[in-house]
Amino acid sequence: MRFTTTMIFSLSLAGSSLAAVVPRWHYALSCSDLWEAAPKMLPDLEVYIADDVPAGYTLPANSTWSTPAYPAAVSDLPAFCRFGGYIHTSNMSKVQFEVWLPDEWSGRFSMVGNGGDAGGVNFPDMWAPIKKYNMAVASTDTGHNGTSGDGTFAISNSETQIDFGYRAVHLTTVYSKKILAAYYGRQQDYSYWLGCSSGGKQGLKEVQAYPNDYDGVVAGAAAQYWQRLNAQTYRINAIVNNRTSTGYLNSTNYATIGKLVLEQCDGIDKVMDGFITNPALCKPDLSPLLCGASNASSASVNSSTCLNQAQVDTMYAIWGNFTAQTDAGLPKGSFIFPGFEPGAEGSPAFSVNGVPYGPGPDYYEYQVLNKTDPKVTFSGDETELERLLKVALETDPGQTNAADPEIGDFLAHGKLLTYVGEADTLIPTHSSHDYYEDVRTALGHPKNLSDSYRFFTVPGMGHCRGGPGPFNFGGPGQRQDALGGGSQAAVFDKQHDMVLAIIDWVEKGNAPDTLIAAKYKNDNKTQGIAFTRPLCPYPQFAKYMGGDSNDASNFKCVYDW
Ligand SMILES: *[C@@H]1O[C@H](CO)[C@@H](O)[C@H](O)[C@H]1NC(C)=O
Ligand SMILES: *[C@@H]1O[C@H](CO)[C@@H](O)[C@H](O)[C@H]1NC(C)=O
Ligand SMILES: *[C@@H]1O[C@H](CO)[C@@H](O)[C@H](O)[C@H]1NC(C)=O
Ligand SMILES: *[C@@H]1O[C@H](CO)[C@@H](O)[C@H](O)[C@H]1NC(C)=O
Ligand SMILES: *[C@@H]1O[C@H](CO)[C@@H](O)[C@H](O)[C@H]1NC(C)=O
Ligand SMILES: *[C@@H]1O[C@H](CO)[C@@H](O)[C@H](O)[C@H]1NC(C)=O
Ligand SMILES: *[C@@H]1O[C@H](CO)[C@@H](O)[C@H](O)[C@H]1NC(C)=O
Ligand SMILES: *[C@@H]1O[C@H](CO)[C@@H](O)[C@H](O)[C@H]1NC(C)=O
Ligand SMILES: *[C@@H]1O[C@H](CO)[C@@H](O)[C@H](O)[C@H]1NC(C)=O
Ligand SMILES: *[C@@H]1O[C@H](CO)[C@@H](O)[C@H](O)[C@H]1NC(C)=O
Ligand SMILES: *[C@@H]1O[C@H](CO)[C@@H](O)[C@H](O)[C@H]1NC(C)=O
Ligand SMILES: [Ca+2]
Repeated sequence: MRFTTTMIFSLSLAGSSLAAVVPRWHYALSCSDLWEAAPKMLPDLEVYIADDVPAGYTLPANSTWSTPAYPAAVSDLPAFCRFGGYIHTSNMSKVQFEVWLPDEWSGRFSMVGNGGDAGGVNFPDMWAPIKKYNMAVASTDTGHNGTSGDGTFAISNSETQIDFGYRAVHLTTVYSKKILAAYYGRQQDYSYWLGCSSGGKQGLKEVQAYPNDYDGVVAGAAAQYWQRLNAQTYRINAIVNNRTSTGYLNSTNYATIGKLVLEQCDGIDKVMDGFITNPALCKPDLSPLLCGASNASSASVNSSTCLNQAQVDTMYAIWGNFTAQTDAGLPKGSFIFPGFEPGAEGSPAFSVNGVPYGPGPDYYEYQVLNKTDPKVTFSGDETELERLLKVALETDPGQTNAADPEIGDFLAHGKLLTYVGEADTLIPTHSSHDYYEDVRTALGHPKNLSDSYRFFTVPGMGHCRGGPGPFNFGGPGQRQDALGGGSQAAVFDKQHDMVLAIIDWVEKGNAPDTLIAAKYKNDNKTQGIAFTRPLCPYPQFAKYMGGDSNDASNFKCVYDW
């Protein structure tokens, strides 16, 4: 297997060509050499695998080094050297990581992110970088083994908190690059970060704290304002999960509200397609839903679907900004965090589906209050929540917050591409807008910001993927066709594929003006395209110009909405 003949190839990608490929037998070390070589160069490293993997290999589900966070099988892999190990970050913490070094190497290094509180090497997300872009790719467990909704890793362990906050990602980056250089006999030409959600936060933390780790960073729906986001998650959960409250909304009620919102706002963008291009322009009026309202104008409202005033108020609270109601923490009236955008009520996610999402309460329980009982449920009232938010902002346990807008050091050499779904129901969409504005303000509104930072909005996309909008554009988290082809671009070129777009930006200086995203029939790539849409860099949005609204070419990115 070591001497396959198909290793020399070249691939040209719409204007950018991948670096020359060197056959495996020309590399400086063999994969198994890394068992001994790696710990000699890198401190506190314990290797658990350094083995050649043949082309076509399937990493089985629930395999030896996987975790409940990322149990899925990964099929259709190219030939690569699989390196895995632990970095002992203290006497009470360790970080698991892997770096996969492909035989057919483009000269690029990449790292993929995690989701929520997930502790686990993200094997499924390592597939696309190594298979589709011939990148070496790394991932870390962030310092613990646990699922995305489980914050108990932090109990009585300030070191695992630091690993999760930033250390696991940074050390994995540093270690992986050293291992890569020893194996190939040279350093990578370029380094890329690819992540969404917590993965977006991790990428932005690198930009802020270690601006030289990456040349290109793709960061989606970033969970970056960690303290504020977790306070908002907890607050919304408390509002929506009280089944005995007269304001409680069940899934049927959300669906009724969702229908009315679309009746009022779907057409603002001139296309009745089930989603709202720019939700900032949608100001829903729920009064027609009130039981007894004589003006009920919606076909979906009748005596069995109508709502009481408390239920209507609940929905407005979900949409509303979180502002301080007391002086217990930030001064009363201060802005704390945005609410959710209208247009996603029909498919409510974790924060509004009756089940509290763990990272919010667990963060306050185990990292701010230092509770040690893993079964205890956080139950602060408004005053206590606001008090704890202030403590959290002041102490930033684990330094998990990734909100620093002073990113000039990174932008001086690197490219930052952020994106968000305008119908995100897990992390309020507007927080991604807020970071863009925070950076603009902190850097003094530089005219050249778009030379190195662009923020794309994705209409009708939920959290990182899914929803009624066009959410397939080759971003982080792509999956195989066999799994429905989740997030894969319709065409493998820089106009449609976000990873190829940032490669072209970093390596050739061609900034992406627009990306063409697809919605597949039944969300299944093999069934073909339902429609395409341009994604526009904020503050532009895609305006319909007439013609076939399923074709992206009939839309234009414009400022004047
Ligand atoms: C992997 O293990 C989980 C339990 O941790 C189980 O639910 C799942 O079915 C397993 N997956 C496969 C493909 O065996
Ligand atoms: C993670 O924990 C699960 C038990 O919850 C265990 O089955 C699995 O082997 C662990 N994975 C690693 C890499 O330690
Ligand atoms: C870890 O080392 C610190 C000193 O650096 C010590 O105070 C602590 O007791 C040690 N913890 C364990 C679990 O060995
Ligand atoms: C739930 O709502 C009921 C009725 O409004 C109220 O009495 C109760 O305090 C609420 N429970 C919580 C945990 O907020
Ligand atoms: C939701 O509540 C409405 C009353 O507001 C009721 O008619 C409906 O059956 C409930 N649906 C579910 C799924 O519980
Ligand atoms: C519908 O009637 C309510 C009073 O029942 C009123 O407050 C509301 O403004 C009316 N809505 C519309 C859209 O006219
Ligand atoms: C009320 O509207 C819902 C949704 O359109 C419909 O399923 C239901 O049959 C209607 N009920 C009545 C009593 O008209
Ligand atoms: C909510 O906060 C955003 C900033 O994230 C601000 O632009 C907007 O005006 C606020 N909305 C309301 C209704 O106060
Ligand atoms: C929690 O522990 C940290 C140190 O790990 C300490 O700084 C902080 O004051 C503690 N918080 C509380 C509420 O005890
Ligand atoms: C943008 O302009 C500022 C001020 O002139 C400069 O310091 C910075 O390096 C420029 N950034 C880029 C990416 O060219
Ligand atoms: C996608 O569609 C193809 C063709 O209809 C089908 O064979 C496959 O099972 C579908 N995949 C999923 C994940 O539904
Ligand atoms: Ca629309």
